[in-house]
Formats: sequence, C-alpha cells, structure tokens
Amino acid sequence: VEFSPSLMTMDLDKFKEQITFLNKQVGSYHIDIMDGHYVPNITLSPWFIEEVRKISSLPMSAHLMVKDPSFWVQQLITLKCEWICMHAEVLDGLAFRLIDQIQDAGLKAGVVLNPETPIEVIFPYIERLDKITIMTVDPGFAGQRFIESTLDKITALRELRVEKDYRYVIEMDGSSNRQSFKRIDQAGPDIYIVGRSGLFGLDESIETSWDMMVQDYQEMTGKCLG
Ligand code: S6P
Ligand code: MG
Repeated sequence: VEFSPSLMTMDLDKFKEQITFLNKQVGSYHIDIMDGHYVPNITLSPWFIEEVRKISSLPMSAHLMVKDPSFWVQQLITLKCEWICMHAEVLDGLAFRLIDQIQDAGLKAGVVLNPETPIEVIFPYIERLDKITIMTVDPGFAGQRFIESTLDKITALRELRVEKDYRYVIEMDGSSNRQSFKRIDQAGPDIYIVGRSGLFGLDESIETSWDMMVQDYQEMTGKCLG
C-alpha cells in the first residue's frame, strides 16, 4: 500500500520542514481543492501546487470538490498536475470530454465518489479511468466521522478490476487512522490518504508522527510497510 498525505491538514508554519521530510517517505501528495459551493469550505488551490513544486518533485494528485470542474481542470492541466480527480456527482454531460482532455495532456484522470454515490454511476466510463477514490467521510472537512459502509465499494472495485482487467488504482479518502486501519486494510485500497487524524495531528514533529503512523498501521493490520 501507499500513503499519500492530505496537505490541507499539514502545519503551514512547518511547510518546508514537513514537505522535505515527506519527500523521502511518500509517493505523491493529495491536494484538496474546494470552491465553497460544492462543499461549504475553501482550502487549497492550484497556487499551492506551485508552492509545493518549488521543494518537491513528487507527483501531485488534486481532489477537486468544485461545482464547475471544467474551469479547474483547465488550470490544473496548465500546471501539469499529474493526477486530476473530479467528483462523479458533477460529471454528468462532461465526463468523457474532461477525461479525454486530461489524458490527451499526458496526465492521469480520476473520479471521486461521495459516501452515498454507488459505483454503478461511473460504469459508462470506468474503463478509461486511471484512479477511483472512495470517500470514507462526507467531503469538505477534516475530522469527519468514518463511514464504514463505504468500504464495500472498495472491495467491489477490486473484484471488478480483476474480472474486467481494468487499470484504475483504488484510493480511499477520509479519517484513515489507527481506529480505521484494520477495516480499510480488509477492503484493500492501493492508496490511503492520511490527514490530521492519521498523520499530522499525532505529534509536533513530522518524523515522530510518521513513525507513529507506520506503527499504528503495522499493529492494527499485522502487515509490514515497505
Ligand atoms: C475531505 C478531504 C480529505 C481530508 C482528509 C482528512 O474533504 O477530501 O482529503 O483532507 O481525509 O483526514 P482526517 O483524518 O484529518 O479527517
Ligand atoms: Mg481529499
């Protein structure tokens, strides 16, 4: 498995120190972009991706919680953001065009499903997707209640991938931490998004937080990270 930190929950006063350390530990960064309309909150923006790029060469994965994905997708394509993930709930009538635009630019296209959205919604274009993210909390905020029933969708997506030979990677997002690691592991996503409850909030020092997260994962799942 791979852990990808949700940078909206990092300590901005320790921006350089935390990114410099995480550069050696993780495979990508998760960037939450909200417009204040699709969800009632505003967090990071494409500008933040440029700031991280100054001190990191890791791929960025943007999670777009916005009403008008076309506008944001264009901005992220201009920035060459490696992974661009859009909510399935706002893709009606746009899905094929936006997926093509992203992939034609040499970038990866993903969709994100809210807790109440069934996977059948994305079946018309699932074979084209590079990533599918299952929200295990309601989108918009850190510190939300973990919704265990969403894990069935991860299991189903894993089975479907084998059966149909699809290529998407499966990611979970929301409240992954010591309390939920065991159940998440049983469902088996490829990527865990870790935020405040699973990583940044564990200790003042990012080195210690990282060690605590790895230990939590290993203790709760009985598996080794590496
Ligand atoms: C939620 C957002 C997530 C959170 C992350 C926070 O809208 O999409 O990426 O940042 O899941 O996790 P936690 O454990 O701090 O609640
Ligand atoms: Mg997110």
